[in-house]
This record gives sequence, C-alpha cells and structure tokens, in this order.
Amino acid sequence: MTARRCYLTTPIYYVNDRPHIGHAYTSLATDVMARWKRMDGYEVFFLTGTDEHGQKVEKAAQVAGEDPQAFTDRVSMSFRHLVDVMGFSNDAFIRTTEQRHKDACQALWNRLVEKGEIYLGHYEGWYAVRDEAFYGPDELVERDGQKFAPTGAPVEWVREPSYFFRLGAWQEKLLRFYDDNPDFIAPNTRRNEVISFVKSGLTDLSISRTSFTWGVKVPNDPSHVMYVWLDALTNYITALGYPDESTEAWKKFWPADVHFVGKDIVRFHAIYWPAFLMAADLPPPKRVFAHGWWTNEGQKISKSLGNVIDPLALVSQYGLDPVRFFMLREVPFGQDGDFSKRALSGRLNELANDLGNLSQRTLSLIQKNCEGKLPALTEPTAADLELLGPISELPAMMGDCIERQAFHEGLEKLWVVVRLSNAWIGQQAPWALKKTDIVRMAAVLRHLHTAIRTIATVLQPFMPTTMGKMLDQLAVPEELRDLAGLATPLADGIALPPPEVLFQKVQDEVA
Ligand code: ME8
Repeated sequence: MTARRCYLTTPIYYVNDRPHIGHAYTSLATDVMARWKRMDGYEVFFLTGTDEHGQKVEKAAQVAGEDPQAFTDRVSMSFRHLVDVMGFSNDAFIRTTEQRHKDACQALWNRLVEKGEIYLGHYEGWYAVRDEAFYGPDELVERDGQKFAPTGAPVEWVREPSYFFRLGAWQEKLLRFYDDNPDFIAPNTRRNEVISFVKSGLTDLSISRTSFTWGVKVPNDPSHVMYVWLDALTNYITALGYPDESTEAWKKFWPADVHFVGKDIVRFHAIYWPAFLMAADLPPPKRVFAHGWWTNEGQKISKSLGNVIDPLALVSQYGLDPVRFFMLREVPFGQDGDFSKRALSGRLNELANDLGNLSQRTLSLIQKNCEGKLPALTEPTAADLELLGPISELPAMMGDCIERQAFHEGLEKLWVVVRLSNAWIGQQAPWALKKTDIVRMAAVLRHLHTAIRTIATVLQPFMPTTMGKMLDQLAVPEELRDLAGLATPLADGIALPPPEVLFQKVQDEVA
C-alpha cells in the first residue's frame, strides 16, 4: 500500500503589496484539500509563505522608503495575518529571506553547476519586472509605440552578464515527461498551452542578474544574484530540509502532490521547475493545478483601477465560512470567475435557505418532539433509502472531486443532495407524523440526523467553524468527525443541545 501522505503547496506571494482576494483564493483551495486529506487519514504537509527577493520587491521597498529586509519583515506579516483570518491550516510558513532557504538555493545551484547545466554568458533581451519574467520578442504586444508583455506588464531592455541554465536541452525530455504524466498539468487547457509553448522551442534561461543586489548570491560570484524564480521555486524543497535529503520531511513528502498556482505562473511551475529538478537529478512534483482569474464586477482587478478586493474586509462583513464557501462554490476551479455582491448574496442565501433550513427544521423537531434526545436508529424503508442512498455516496463523491481539484463540482453535487434532503423532509412531513404515527416520525428524524451529519462532515474542510458547530448541535463527538467516523452510528437517546441558527440571510445587494 502506498503511504497515505500528501504534500500541498500554495505559491509564495510577493511581498510588494498587501494580500488580496486572489492570494486568499489559492490558499483557500489548498487549505480545503489539506483538511480533506487529513480527515481522510492522510499525513499532510501544507506549505505557504512569502517570496521576498527580486527587483519588484526591492523597488517596492524603495518606494516605501524602507530597507528591503525591514520592508519584507513588515509585509510578510500581513500574509501571516491573512492565514489567521482565513483559518488556513498550513503546517509551515516559509520566507525566502530565511538563511536555510538561501543555503538551499545555493546548494541547488552548485548541483546544477556540477551537472554542467549552468554556464556564464551575457543576457540581452526583454524583462518585465512586474512579472519577474523574461519574454521573447515575438511574445510582446505593442501599444502606443510601447512594448508590453502578453500579461500587460511593461517590459524593459536588459543587457548584462548572466548565468544561464541549459533549458533548451530539456525540451524533448520535458515533452516526454508531460506525455508520461498526463495529470502533471491541469486543467487541460493549461496543459495544452504548456505543451505548445515547449514545442515551439525553448531557449536557455537567464538565471542570474547583476543590476541589483536584493537576492540570493550566486556561489563563488557574489556580483550576481539568482533569478528570483529559481530562488522562489526552491522554497518547495527548502521547507522539507533540502539539501539534506536524509530528513524525515524530505523522505516523507517529496515529490509534492499538488502545487496550487494561478494561471499566470504556470510556465514557471510546469516548465522551469521540473527542468531544474530533473537537471539536478531530483524527482519533479506530481501535479501543478492552475486556477483562473478573479475579476471584480466584470472588471480586471488592479491597483490602478482601485478595485482590489480586500479579503479581510469581506470576512469582517460576511463572516469567514460564508466567504470560503462562496469562493469555491461560485466559480469552477480552473476557470476565470467574477466577484459580485449579487453573486455573493445569492450563495449566502443558499446556505441559509437550503442547509440552514434543513438542519434547523430537523433539530428543532427533535428538540420539541423527542425531548431533545436522538431517536433510535431503525432499519431503513424503501422511502428512507431515497435519502440515505445519495447521502452515503457523498464522501466518495467529494473525495473524487477533491482529488481532481474540482471543488465546485463537489459542492454542486453535494448541493443536489442538500436540496433532495429538503424535499424528502417535505414529503415525509415529520411535523404531521407527530399526530398520526409518532414511531415513524422518530425514524424519519433519525435518518435526517444521519443525513445532516454526513453533509456537515463532508463540508468541514470548506467551512470548518460552522460545520464544527453543526456537528456540536448533532452531538457528534470530536473523535467521530473524520470520514472513518461516519461508519460509527451515534448511540440512540443521546442528548442534543438546543439548535441555534448558523447562517444568516442577507439582503440581495446590487453593486
Ligand atoms: O507570482 N485571481 O506571487 P504573487 C486569482 N511570488 N488569483 C490571483 C489573482 C486574481 N486576480 N491575483 C493573484 C507570484 N492571484 C510569485 C510566486 S511561487 C514559487 C512564486 C494568485 O504575489 C494566484 O495564485 O504575484 C497567482 O498565481 C498568485 O496569486 C500570484 O501571487
């Protein structure tokens, strides 16, 4: 049996600015998978952190009038704060200015030198500081006589001595690697883009800069700092103890199971990173999943438009779990999505009307009609199986969706069952059975309890606090809240606390 272990990462975020909804989104998806895997009995290592070197961060520090280290110390804290506010369950938070990380980068560099993968030359070409990326002349677009990267970032002409990584020599090996590992890049649109980019020809990659100093020094040539992407990508192995490959963490968790990234940084993760690793004789990660881009009320999010969405403000206005639910329910993971107040209100009302209503109705009937005690479990009838059949399939269904990072699909399918449960309670009408068949009423309420328990258990990774409260109301003991725990029925007759409303309805807001 393969070990039940799982290593999941978020990108490490640039500390040039405050966190926004995009950062919260990538980390949220990673958090949900990490929580799911833990609940499924896996040993999980979930890593996030901050990317603190490079020209972009150096410039932001200059603009702020601060020393780069003091600046990065300060801004990095705001990403730690985001972790707390969003309830992320990461096992570690890495900063690229840590000494252990600089050591790891230099060790990887030395290994690449030993393997003959690095040579000294001269770089001359286009560079976009905003993207920290080199672009070929044929990739640029021209507007008003000025050249821009395909991302819209301004580019500048750079000419300086540089070390190069022999990326060109990796073209065929990368293509073979994608072929042998069809799940390495997801979704498929991104995979196709990467493959066609690689097929169009790879040139050697400039991996050092001499025109600024805020970076990891190149071993034996301190006039160069490493290209920030070589530095940044290495974080995924630093965190496991690299270059010490004898650590427990390294042996347990490398290669990573999924690197969660936005579609903007696929090239770095799906081309450069496996090439660096294979060149250093290290195994490449198993999968890179690139999600789409959020817009705000139909507009691209940008500082200049002043429409950046602050996740902290959202959480303080709507509450954490509704925001977590909204982000993964609203948009198919992998596609672009739009944030609008109207969509958010719609999803919050869905929580209140469907899930809140189901549990509130069931639990208050148990409170009122069964003295607050869990009715006895009975053999299900054919009618009961119409509820319990789909309910029993939820854990496997969600597990399958999460394995594919199809969070939206998992929630969509689960919601069908929430609605079915509400329809079932309507058909069974336990409130009417009270007068006609009290035994049947008790049986119906017990099956509804089972249904809500399963739904709440499966939803815990998405809404940990609220589902924790729902499981409290259902009197599910802590040790039975994982997936394996679902197999153990609760004892008949245990006391349930009086139910409380868990989701508030909101007025529809139109922006
Ligand atoms: O690229 N919608 O850091 P970064 C969705 N340091 N997601 C978004 C988004 C949006 N509008 N805007 C940003 C870097 N993101 C590098 C990564 S990893 C070794 C180094 C998310 O601060 C998305 O995940 O620019 C994107 O990939 C990431 O933030 C970029 O964060």
